[in-house]
Amino acid sequence: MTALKNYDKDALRELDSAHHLHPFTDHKALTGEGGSRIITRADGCYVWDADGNKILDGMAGLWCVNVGYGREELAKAAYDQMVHLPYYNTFFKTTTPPTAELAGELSKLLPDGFDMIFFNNSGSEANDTVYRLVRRYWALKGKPEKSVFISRWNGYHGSTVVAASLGGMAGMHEQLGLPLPGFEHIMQPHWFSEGGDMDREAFGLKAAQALEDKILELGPENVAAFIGEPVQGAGGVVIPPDNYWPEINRICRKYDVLLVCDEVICGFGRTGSWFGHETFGIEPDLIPMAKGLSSGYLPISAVGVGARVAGAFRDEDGEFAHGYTYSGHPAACAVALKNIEIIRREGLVEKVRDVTGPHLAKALQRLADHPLVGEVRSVGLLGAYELVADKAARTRFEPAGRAGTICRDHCFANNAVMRACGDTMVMSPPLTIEPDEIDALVEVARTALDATAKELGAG
Ligand code: PXG
Repeated sequence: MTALKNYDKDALRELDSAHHLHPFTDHKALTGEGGSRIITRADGCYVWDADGNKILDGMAGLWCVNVGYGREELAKAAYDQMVHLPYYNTFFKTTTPPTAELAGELSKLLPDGFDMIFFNNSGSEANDTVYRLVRRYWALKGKPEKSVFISRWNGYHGSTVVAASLGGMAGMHEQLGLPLPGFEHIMQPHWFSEGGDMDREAFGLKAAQALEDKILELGPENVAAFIGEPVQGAGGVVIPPDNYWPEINRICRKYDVLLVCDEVICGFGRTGSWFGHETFGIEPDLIPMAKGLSSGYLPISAVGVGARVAGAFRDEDGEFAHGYTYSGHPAACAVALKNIEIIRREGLVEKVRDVTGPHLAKALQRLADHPLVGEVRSVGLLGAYELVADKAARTRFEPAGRAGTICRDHCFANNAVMRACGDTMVMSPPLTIEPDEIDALVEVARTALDATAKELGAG
């Protein structure tokens, strides 16, 4: 219980530097900067660090603490479940009460036909499960050659080897010799970066057409599935033109390609609907979800399996050779159930749709005239602004990513967490954030933009 007692922050920093290999971290730089920032407690939309700073968390942790911090109800749900039944597995025809209840609850939240749920522990694992479900589905249908997955450059689907292959993050691919064979990538629907002189709708059609072109290049008989996030999160809150997803639906149906909607970030209210597929009119066959499912209080993820795929598994003789020790973990399921109850009871989805989402959109507009800002965009409580050297020409600063890092650090220095995805600044606060806290977040964004302009000698 180190975090709850008096501790020596310098000693902790030394321990961390010496023994903790961090995810996605440049360790040489970290050591040079004197070690990690230690977060010790949190409440509502704020976290506190070991130096006593109170920081507005504009990222809800890592896009996940949808109901905000400090929810005793969630702690109690975990405690009660752990005292009663801390663990039992869900292999070999067994289940636990919260596991069965959560499966039922999720199938009620998902579109008609999504009657089956597979549980995992992270978004990456959920997408590994998606891969196995899809491959098995086509094998059961007698079409095992339908095996290739198509996804987008700059999409993010996790960090296991399969999930990173599905993702389109060049840096991850380079380090690992990925993607594995059988993973193909197409352009992303990112108008600001790739739209050139086209209007948004024409660009939306072009980006969707890339899927049809790729399917025809590979041969529809070889293509198993297309996977995409409704809004690319880690890629920089890329909000596609309105006509993009309906066109993707059409193309997937035309060529009998399964459509996987990665709701790991967009699920559980983030875009102002329970799920991103509702906001964007996506008609998926499979729905991986994680993060907001438990608001990050315990690790859990799920894959919603639509009627078409579920039917094949229900009719199968023999078993689906896949599962994790902690699939359907009772404590994680109990927390997820309580989390869904809170989202519903407090009307958080409606709050994002009607109040805070529109408020964020308006507040971000106040940044649009800043000389460093090329575009602002948002949907629900996902917001972004692009850092540019030249607004009209939409040109970036060199080297790529430096302006973003500088701006992100200035946000931190002003006690707000925002994330830099390259030179795109993004925010994804808890769904409990109030309008005045959104204003405070955007005010820090402006202060940080001014400081960044000064540091870059720009604007
Ligand atoms: N799909 C999507 C859409 C995600 O955003 C995953 C899958 C993988 O989830 P797990 O639980 O395995 O991490 C994610 C995760 C970032 C950042 O810095 C984003 C994620 C994870 C870590 C960092 O933006 N997204």
